Amino acid sequence: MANDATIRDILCRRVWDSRGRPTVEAELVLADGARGRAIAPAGASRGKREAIELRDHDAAFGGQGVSKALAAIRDEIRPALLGLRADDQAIIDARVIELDGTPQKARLGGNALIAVSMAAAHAAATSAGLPLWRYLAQGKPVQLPMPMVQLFGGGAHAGNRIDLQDFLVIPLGAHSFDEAMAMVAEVYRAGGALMSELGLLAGVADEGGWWPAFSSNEEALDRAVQAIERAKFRPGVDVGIAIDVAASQFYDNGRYRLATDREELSTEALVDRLAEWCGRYPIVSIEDPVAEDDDEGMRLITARVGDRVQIIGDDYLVTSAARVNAAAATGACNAALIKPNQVGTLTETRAAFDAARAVNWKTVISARSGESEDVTIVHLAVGWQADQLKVGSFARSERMAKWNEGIRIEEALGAQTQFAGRRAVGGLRKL
Ligand code: 2PG
Ligand code: MG
Repeated sequence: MANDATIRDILCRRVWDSRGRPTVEAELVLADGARGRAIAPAGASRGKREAIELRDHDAAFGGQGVSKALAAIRDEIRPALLGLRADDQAIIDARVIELDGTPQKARLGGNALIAVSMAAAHAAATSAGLPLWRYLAQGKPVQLPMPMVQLFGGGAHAGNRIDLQDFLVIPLGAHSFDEAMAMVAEVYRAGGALMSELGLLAGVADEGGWWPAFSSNEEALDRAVQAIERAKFRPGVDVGIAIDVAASQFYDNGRYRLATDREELSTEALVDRLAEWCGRYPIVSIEDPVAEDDDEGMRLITARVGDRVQIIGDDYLVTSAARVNAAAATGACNAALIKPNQVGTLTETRAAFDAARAVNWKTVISARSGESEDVTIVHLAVGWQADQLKVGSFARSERMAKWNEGIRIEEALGAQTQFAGRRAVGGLRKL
């Protein structure tokens, strides 16, 4: 039967993520034979308000097993969704949210939910005979996002070798996604060469960024500038620096403990430090500058540098439309990180994305530190016309699979291609 998107079966299986941990893959089979599958990613530095992953917490795999999450799909989600249409994403997602019945998807698991939700979109697109990005666009224009790419890993992704979690680059001068990738490749290579010459290279971190043996957090900024220059780009003009401070990770009892720098800072002192760095380095974007509960700190930094620097909420917003609206009302950020598994369904992901758009914030679709070959987020970024895409570094195939998917989509669009370009980065004064 042609084009019958009725869900006939839902399969699921244990697969393995980029850290070698178990994760959930879901696969939908439709009446017309179309199939769609998706794999749940997993974070390491998670927000406390995120959708909760259902893990086995037994002796196997350090407690990370997913047999309970798979059982939730087989025994509860599958029977509840059979007979629905895969292209009724809102109905599918509402049904599983209701079935779960907890505020953070703890009963059925955010990992089970997001795998099924994304698999439904893939199956519906296949049934419609469209690539997922085009299916998601629903006839509206699409856009290739500006990439934000990790150069050095830190924090929870690099054994806390330095405190800040991500030092990233944004190829501001690129005119296409393909050119953006080529620029990033040069900077990534230059960064690695520089570090190995200096004896500062200790491998690669969880997301493929160089694992730095730096003596301070600030050294990472110096080395990033040097890497950009070595690649023959102008820092801040051709290539900007972004940081994900992931500050909740080193926040304790009202103080920020920068272990690498042997310093302990108050909110005000951390905001001063970040603002000072913004003056001295070509920083164009800061994510989670303070801890997830430090509302005052978020407002302070946004008021201080938000006119020229993009301030992104990640753990602070947890891809929640309600939190985006609350943060917009108080001026706590000017951009939203959007991670589907942080909230658990595509419908809620879209709601958070739309909320950010509605208040004129920039949107950054993001992967997790635990990833797979799944490229769904690239399609979301293109189909929803996101401003930026963050999938980790420029090494390891769970990262490259996503960048390479962007290249294919850009090619498929041909003459109609729109690339987000430097205007897609928030807070930038006209350069
Ligand atoms: C982040 C993400 C991805 P994790 O903080 O932005 O880099 O990390 O997936 O570990 O939460
Ligand atoms: Mg983050």
